Parts: sequence; structure tokens; C-alpha cells
Amino acid sequence: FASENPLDGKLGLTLLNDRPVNAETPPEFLDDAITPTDRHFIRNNGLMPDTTAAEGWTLTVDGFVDTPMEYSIADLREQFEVVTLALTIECGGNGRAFFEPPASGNQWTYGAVGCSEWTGVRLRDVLEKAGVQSNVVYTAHHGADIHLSGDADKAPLSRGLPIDKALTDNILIAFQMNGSDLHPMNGAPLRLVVPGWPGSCSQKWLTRIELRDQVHDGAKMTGTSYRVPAFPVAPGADVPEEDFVIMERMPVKSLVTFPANGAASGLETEVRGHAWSGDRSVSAVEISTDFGATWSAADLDDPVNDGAWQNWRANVSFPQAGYYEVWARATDSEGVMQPFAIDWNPKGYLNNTMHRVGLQVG
Ligand SMILES: Nc1nc2c(c(=O)[nH]1)N[C@H]1C(S)=C(S)[C@@H](COP(=O)(O)O)O[C@H]1N2
Ligand SMILES: [Mo]
Repeated sequence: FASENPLDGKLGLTLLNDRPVNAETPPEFLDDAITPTDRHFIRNNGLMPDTTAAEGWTLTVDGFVDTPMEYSIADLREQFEVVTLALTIECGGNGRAFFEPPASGNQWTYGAVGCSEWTGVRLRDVLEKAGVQSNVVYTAHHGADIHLSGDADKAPLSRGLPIDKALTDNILIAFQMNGSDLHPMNGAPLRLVVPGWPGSCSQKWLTRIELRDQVHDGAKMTGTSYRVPAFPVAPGADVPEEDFVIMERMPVKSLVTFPANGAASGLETEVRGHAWSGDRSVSAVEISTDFGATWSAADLDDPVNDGAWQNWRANVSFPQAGYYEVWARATDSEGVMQPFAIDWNPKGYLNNTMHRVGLQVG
């Protein structure tokens, strides 16, 4: 794969890094209710596996289970209920580009998020069939991708979930995306999809799920990876590693997908986008066209299923020609609203500040 275009089969993505491949989707290309495969972002921590062929691929389920199991993809299809769900994956570092002082890592702006339709079997069903032993506290996910160093003993990423989360019913071991094979960069032929939690939980090129009697300590589970300070810290603070905790659900957030930032607009236009809040639903989306001075409610759809983002739209009119910004803010089912400003953390995770789109009207 190294010599091929990393964005083959993708359309309009912005490449942030080519080794490992990281590419985000400009918000105006996320306008569809269901994100087409060619618009789904890519976040790799290592290099593509040697093969992404379904033939011969196996998934091992072991660790503290009654019966360790090994499945081909055909076995999974035959032995478990196959379900299709629209599920939102957002990278924990989406919005990192806006931290001040800056945080190192991929400078994601808005587009490390997508909501495709995933087909697979429930993680819960697969774990229950193996028999989850009473001492299990955490899962460990293993993939076939290759560490940047080329060292076969190192994994680029191996993360896990608290067992209670792993046993919820909308986490999929997926072998299809939008009705076709997974895109190689999105984890073909088999991946986890854990909606609403940091994208890193959704192991791609999945080969093994191990049940552990302690919190997983695989690659990027420890240190400052996908972890944030346990308490609010001042911008630029030097936080000792022992004060970091593992990120869990992603916060309430929304995106304006039409019009595009910088677009020309008439005095009246529809504004639309999506909103989501990990493990929760969104109860309201509001729009401001006067820099937050006044707000009005957008029309908000229910999610098509638990774990999918919600679509919203509003008709806005501007009093006269000129430059405006459209701001969107979502409020979730627990009454938590998107903030105006970033609660800074050293690695630039969980930025859910309001999306602002500039418009030239008239
Ligand atoms: N095996 C493996 N799985 C992985 C990763 C990885 O580097 N290797 N990256 C994770 C991260 S950090 C994110 S945000 C999601 C992104 O999924 P996508 O590339 O399909 O958009 O995949 C996750 N799964
Ligand atoms: Mo991520």
C-alpha cells in the first residue's frame, strides 16, 4: 500500500499526515444524513496490515472467558444475528487544531467524525457466547496493523472498554460499511464500531478481543494518550501523568454542514447539520446569526437508532447584506450544552466548542 495514493476511494478529504495516514472531511462534505464511505475520515496510528482480505481472516475471543473462540467472518455471519446500525465515530482529538497553547498531534479541525451505516454482529452477543467470567473488568482489542517502526512485537494501538460498556447493545463487530465491504483504510475486513466513545475504541483490522481482570494497558491506553487530566487545568499547565484519566464518552457537539464556511448566501437560507452526544441523545439545537446575542431553535430529528447522530435544519434570514456567522449549539438529554470556549487539556482532546460558519450575504 505504501506506494499507492492513501486517499484512493476517498473524495475531498484533507490529508493531515501520510505516515501514518490521517485525513479529515471538510464539514460541507459531511452534509449527508449517512456518511458515504468516500467521505468517512481516516485516522491511523500505524501502517496498514499486510492484507485486508476477508479470506482467512480470523477473530479470536480469549482471556477470562469460559470458552476461547476463533471465528472466520463467515462464522460470525452464521452464528450471530447480523444487524445494521448508523453509528457515529468521532476521533477524541477532533478539534485539536483550536487549542491555545497548541497541542501536538494531528491538527484535526472539524472533520474527524462520521456516521456511516455499519453491518456486523453485536460485540455483546460474541462476548456472551464465549462466557464472560465474573472477574472481567475490561476488554482489550487487537488489530493487524503495523507499528511505524516496523517492529512486529509492537502494536500501533490496542485499546479496550470497561466490560459494562462492552456489553451494551449498539457496539458492532462490523464487516460492512454502507452496504459494501469496509474501505481498507477504515479497517477492512473487520473492525469494532463503538459509537459515542473516542474513535480509538473502535479497533480496525480486528483480530482479537481479550477479556481482562484489570484495565487494559495496551498501546495508547496509558500515559497521555486518549487521556485527560482528572480535574480542570490552566491552559499550558504541565500535568503529571498520574493525574490523567482514560477518556470515556464523547461530549455533546454539533456541526454545520450547509452552507460551507465562506459561502455566498442570499438574504434567506436553510442551515443544516448534525448533532450528537456520546451515550446520550441531543434534545435541542439552536442557531445564532448575530455572534451569539440571540438564538432560535432548529428543527431536530430523532436519531435513526441509538448511537447515530441527529440531523437538524433551520431557515434563517438576514436583515441586510453583509458578513455574518452562523453558530450552532446543541444541548443533550442531560441538559449539557456545547461551550463557547475550550476547556484546555495537554493533548487537545474533547474539543466540543460551537461550530461557526462565516457567510457573505447579498
Ligand atoms: N487497529 C487500529 N484501529 C484503530 C486505529 C488504529 O490506528 N489502528 N485508530 C483509531 C482511532 S484513533 C480512530 S479515531 C478510529 C478512526 O476510524 P476511521 O479511520 O475508520 O475513521 O479508528 C481507531 N481504530
Ligand atoms: Mo482517534
